[in-house]
Amino acid sequence: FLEHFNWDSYLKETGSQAAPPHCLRQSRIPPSNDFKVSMKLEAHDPRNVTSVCIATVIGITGARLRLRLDGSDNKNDFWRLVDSSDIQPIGSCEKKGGMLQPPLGFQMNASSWPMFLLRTLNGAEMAPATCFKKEPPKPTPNCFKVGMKLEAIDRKNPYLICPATIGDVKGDEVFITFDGWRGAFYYWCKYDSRDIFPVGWCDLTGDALQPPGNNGKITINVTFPTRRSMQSPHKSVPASAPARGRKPGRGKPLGSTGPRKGRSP
Ligand code: MLY
Repeated sequence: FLEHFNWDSYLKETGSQAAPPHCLRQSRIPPSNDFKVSMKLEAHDPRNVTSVCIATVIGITGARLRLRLDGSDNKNDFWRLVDSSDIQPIGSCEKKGGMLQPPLGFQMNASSWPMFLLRTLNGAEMAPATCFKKEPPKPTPNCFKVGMKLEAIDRKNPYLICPATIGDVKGDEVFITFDGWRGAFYYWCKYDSRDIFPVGWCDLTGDALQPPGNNGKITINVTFPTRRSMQSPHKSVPASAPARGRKPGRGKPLGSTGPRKGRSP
């Protein structure tokens, strides 16, 4: 069975502290998500950040939007907060004298872009300016400490927000580690990254917080039968005799036993 993940008891069980909210570049009160699926907006192309493209809201999750660039495929969706500086109302680019660009991997011939753009915007439902919230200011300076808990985006599965721990701090950067998961998911980011959130963020926004992973966390306290104890009673060694190479009567937590590296569910 899986119990609902609860930060209060988790912090107590692990004897750890939540990162103070002022360390993070997030609003104390998460912004309301007023977008609707199928609305269009302008977004920086995550794969080519100098170009501004047309994006469509494909989904809503907490204070975030699932976005897809128009003219791109459905394999490169990305997620942005409603107060991200990467998104803006349609018309913003032109107002600043810029030109909307086809996304990286535009599926049609480049010469058809102007017509594609015209058709895409014609009759489109454009997200109103009021949907876009002001990005919170950068906190100064980096006040994270090793061991602080937070919620962080899994960059390999960016729709997921997971319980995380600061594993290291170096200058402007912090090392994000995921509780109960192997190092392949960990990453360095700037302390003011928009991908990290204070403890309780998902509860407030209604986004789904993943439970911690299982690696090293299963703590069923049982003693495994040894080969000797499984033999017939008259051959078995006295209970007082220690099993070779192990302390007697001590069950190791399952999760910390055996070569489990490099696996995940
Ligand atoms: N089992 C999948 C998803 C892992 C997600 C890990 N996150 C929550 C840190 C995989 O191994 O890719």
